[in-house]
Amino acid sequence: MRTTATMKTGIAFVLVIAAQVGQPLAAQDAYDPSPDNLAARAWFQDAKFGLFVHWGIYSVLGAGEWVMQVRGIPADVYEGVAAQFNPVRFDAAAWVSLVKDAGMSYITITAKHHDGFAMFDSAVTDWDIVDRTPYGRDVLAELAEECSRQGIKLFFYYSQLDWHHPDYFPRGQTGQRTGRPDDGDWQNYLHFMDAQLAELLTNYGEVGGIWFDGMWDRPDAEWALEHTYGMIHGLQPATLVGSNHHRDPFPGEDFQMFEKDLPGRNTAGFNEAAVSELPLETAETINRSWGFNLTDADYKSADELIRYLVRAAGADANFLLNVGPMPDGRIQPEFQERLRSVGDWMRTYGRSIRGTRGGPIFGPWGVSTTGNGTVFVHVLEWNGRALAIPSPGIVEEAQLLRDGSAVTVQEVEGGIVLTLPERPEGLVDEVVQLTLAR
Ligand code: H79
Repeated sequence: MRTTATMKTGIAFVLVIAAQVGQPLAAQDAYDPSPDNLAARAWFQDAKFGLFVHWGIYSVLGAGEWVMQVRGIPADVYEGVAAQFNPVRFDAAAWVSLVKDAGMSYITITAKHHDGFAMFDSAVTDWDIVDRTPYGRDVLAELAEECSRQGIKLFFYYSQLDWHHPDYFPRGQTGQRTGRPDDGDWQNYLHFMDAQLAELLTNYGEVGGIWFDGMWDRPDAEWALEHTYGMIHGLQPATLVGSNHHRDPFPGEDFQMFEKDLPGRNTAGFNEAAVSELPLETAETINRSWGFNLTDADYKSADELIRYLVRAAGADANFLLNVGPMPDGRIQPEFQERLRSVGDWMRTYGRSIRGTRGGPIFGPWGVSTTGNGTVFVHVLEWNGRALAIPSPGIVEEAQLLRDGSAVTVQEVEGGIVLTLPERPEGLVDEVVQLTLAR
């Protein structure tokens, strides 16, 4: 357990904010992001590609991170799983190197998922990796150190929903079968959550962002978001706050995420929020599971993942691609293979993704991205030689990104026609780089 002076300052800060605000508000009132925060948002949009990591004691059971809920495992029985979590092959350097090989710029890891288990050394509970597992090491601290060494930003996923804490009461749509008493002190739960967040914002260096999830479990509860968001920005103004609550963003949030959908789409069923002006992110799995799942071999191909990354960039969104590491601490080979293949692609095509913004043109053939006076036309679905597209401006030069060869551009009524070479077998994305007149 570590209780540092700074951490106590962090908690004191919450109280100050609470006193200033006086009465509950929906979120951080009159939020005015700091210049550092705005710079961090731009960095985030430039980065475009990150690794999502769902890792917790649930990996031992090999049935995903919802296993406690799905199998109705009581909290006291589930506690036994912690004693079996011993990831002796965890190697932070190997994870971060994999992230770099994949062409990614940040990691978002579960600091605490819905099971309430802290994957870091928390002073406000012993329901954490250091106090309850034979491994006894703070994996987030090791990861934070390695990320800073290798120049990768680290974000923390934090579940507001908690299936273990007795004060998460009244309960919401989930967590009914965990055998907790039917009473609890909600305010106490909020204090606990803020204290853990203060720890994360104090003991792990620069925190890229906090990725909240689970508010949807009790959408109308008094979450006092203004306290929590204000505290986070008070401790680290540049930390990007986002919440997967499936609603329009609240004040105090710095980015908007979409789970298993591109912004504006709703195949998942819960993505009804409007696409906001904030930086966007879309999160997706490689197979069908977030946490390690022994029986899920439904892997997307590297080509499918590349197309998802391209479509996300075209929609002006980052792509947060998930892995669920195994209980021994390794990332399974099927995931590693695919991440490295995407990374190989990024070495040639990364310029058309990183540092770009989405648009301005798209069509049934694909999407486009823009950066530095250049429009990248991503031809995903088109086998013809002639491709008619709306004109993005005055084109000075057009070439294929893969080999620099010239592409003929013809102006026509209402647009331009690109003459493409024959599409090579298996090409995932023909990227045409259009240099525009200033
Ligand atoms: O962490 C991963 C998942 O464990 C978590 N979010 C990702 C990033 C997740 N939780 N739930 N879901 C994903 C699916 C969403 C289910 C919901 Fe509902 C549909 C939430 C609200 C409507 C199911 C039905 C849960 C509550 C009611």
